[in-house]
Amino acid sequence: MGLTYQSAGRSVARALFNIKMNDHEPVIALAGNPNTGKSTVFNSLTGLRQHTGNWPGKTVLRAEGILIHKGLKYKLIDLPGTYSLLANSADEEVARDFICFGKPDATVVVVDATCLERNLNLVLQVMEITDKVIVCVNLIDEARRKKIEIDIDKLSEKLGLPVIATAARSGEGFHRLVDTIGDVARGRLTPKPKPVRYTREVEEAVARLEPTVRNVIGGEASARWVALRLLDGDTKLVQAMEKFFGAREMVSVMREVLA
Ligand SMILES: Nc1nc2c(ncn2[C@@H]2O[C@H](COP(=O)(O)OP(=O)(O)OP(=O)(O)O)[C@@H](O)[C@H]2O)c(=O)[nH]1
Ligand SMILES: [Mg+2]
Repeated sequence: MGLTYQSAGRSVARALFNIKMNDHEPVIALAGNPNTGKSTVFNSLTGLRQHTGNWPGKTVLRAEGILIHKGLKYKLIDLPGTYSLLANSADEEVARDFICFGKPDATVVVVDATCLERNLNLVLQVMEITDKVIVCVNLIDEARRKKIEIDIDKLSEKLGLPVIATAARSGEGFHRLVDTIGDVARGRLTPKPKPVRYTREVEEAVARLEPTVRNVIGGEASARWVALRLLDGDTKLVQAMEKFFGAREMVSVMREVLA
């Protein structure tokens, strides 16, 4: 075949995840903790234009559908609900692999407004992998009922990301959400996530490792995130990189790190 992931980029990435592209519409991933209303958001955005199947090689259910906004189409992928992207389960692995290797044009992280703190953990992980993140603070009606106030502008400023409050059951906030999805996916709005900073020792180790990682993976994934995962001894990520990038050199980088 001779085609590598790096040479063919997005279309190969999508083929690996079995995503059929009709009009090369932008791909939008929906991520979030379990029970935050992802599927309700997904159903409202795609209506009847959806179908389900399994993720390639996995018994994890996948729903995908089409959002039409201002006459343009977007392919939405409802990822399994996960608390983290550390690939500790098949669900986490699917979500992590798709966000990292599937190259979505935007990733919407649906969070529960009534327990924001716990949910933000996933947002911080997603924004280490990709810049193109939109935070959807869902269940805002429930939060209001519980007298929880959320300063959406402050949250947006702190994260460096667009943040939209929604109530998926009633459709509140959906106009802004779809406008923002369109703007990010089509490059009219560029989120600038504020990176999470770790202790001095970790930051120094990342700074040493990052250039080597960048040499191996090029611009295919965030070198900082991969370096952090390697420092954490994440062998599953190395396997995934071999699968998706054919990056055999990654194994030797990994050995050096673990030595
Ligand atoms: N009040 C209120 N209920 C909501 C809202 N969004 C979703 N729900 C309800 O919350 C429950 C869970 O919603 P789902 O859409 O299934 O959540 P999910 O994130 O897809 O859940 P998993 O796929 O199981 O992780 C359902 O009963 C929804 O009707 C909202 O904004 N407000
Ligand atoms: Mg769901």
